Amino acid sequence: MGKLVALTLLGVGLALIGERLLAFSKRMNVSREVKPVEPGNCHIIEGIETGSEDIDILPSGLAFISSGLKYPGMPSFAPDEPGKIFLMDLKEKTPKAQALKISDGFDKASFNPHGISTFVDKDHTVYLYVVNHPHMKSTVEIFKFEEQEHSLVYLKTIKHKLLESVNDIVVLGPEQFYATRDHYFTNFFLSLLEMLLNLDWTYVLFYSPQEVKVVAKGFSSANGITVSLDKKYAYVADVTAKNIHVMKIKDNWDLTQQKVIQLDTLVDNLSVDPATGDILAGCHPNAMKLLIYNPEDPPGAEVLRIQNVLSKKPKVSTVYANDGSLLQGSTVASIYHGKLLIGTIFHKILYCEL
Ligand SMILES: [Ca+2]
Ligand SMILES: [Ca+2]
Repeated sequence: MGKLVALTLLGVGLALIGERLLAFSKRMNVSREVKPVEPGNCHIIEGIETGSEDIDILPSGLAFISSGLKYPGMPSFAPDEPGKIFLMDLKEKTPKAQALKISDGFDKASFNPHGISTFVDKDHTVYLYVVNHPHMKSTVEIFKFEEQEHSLVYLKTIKHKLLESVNDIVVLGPEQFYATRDHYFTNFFLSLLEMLLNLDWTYVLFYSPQEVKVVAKGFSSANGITVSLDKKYAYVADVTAKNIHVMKIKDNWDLTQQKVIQLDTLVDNLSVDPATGDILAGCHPNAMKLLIYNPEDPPGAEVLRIQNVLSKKPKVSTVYANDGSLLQGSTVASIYHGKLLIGTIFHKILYCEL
């Protein structure tokens, strides 16, 4: 009898694991392939080979690019090289990427930049906020940008017990930002289990020197975050739920959900087209190919544009798609006057003139 019970329990256990694995591979879009879409003139920008995870473009056309992310469970083409921030001037006829110098007083050897966000103060000073994972921890670094010196002056590191597994940030004011947490567990194996069980335990955090609080929760894996042009709404990508949450920003910075835009692709970082207010989303059409990286069958790239975000039926269209032969693992797309930059998690960066 004891054996029968043990066997039954084992069978039920295996069936449950099998069901979870099947559900997980469906969420990762295991069998999805993309048809190529190319808008106008596109070419790879030289000098960035090991990632361009996030891109933020100033109104002046200067684009900041975070490069060299090492993320648990993802491949890295330069595991021993510190990350960098690159700059491109999109006003130039043929823009080039150049790494920015970083001032002393900052541990450059362990720099592992992830999501970024720029902030222009009333006196026109430009600040760059960077999610950093030194030794796989999470911090937010604040730099002052010196255009003449082509450098970032290190100002401050922000740490907080709620700032764990941070993916992206969007700056709202001096030392004020929203940050997304992409995993509840910081332990790698527990975070895998979290993905497998699809626990909706991740959140968006509001940070200011006076107050730090969770402002929205219940995400499977909160990833990219940005705000609308009028700063009344926050857009949050839930990567493993394959959707974008449109949330109203309340006076106390809490977020209330307005709608969820469901997609069939794993949504990473978001940006807003300054000319139209549309959302541009860097997406992973088949995330299983990202997790099990095979250069013979690489992960593809996909960029979506969401128009009329606040209307009843936002329009979703494909701006760019590639099967991985040119671009792999697109995490972000940012636009400036018809010039589009598409960044990737561990790969190159693509420049297109629309
Ligand atoms: Ca960002
Ligand atoms: Ca991201």
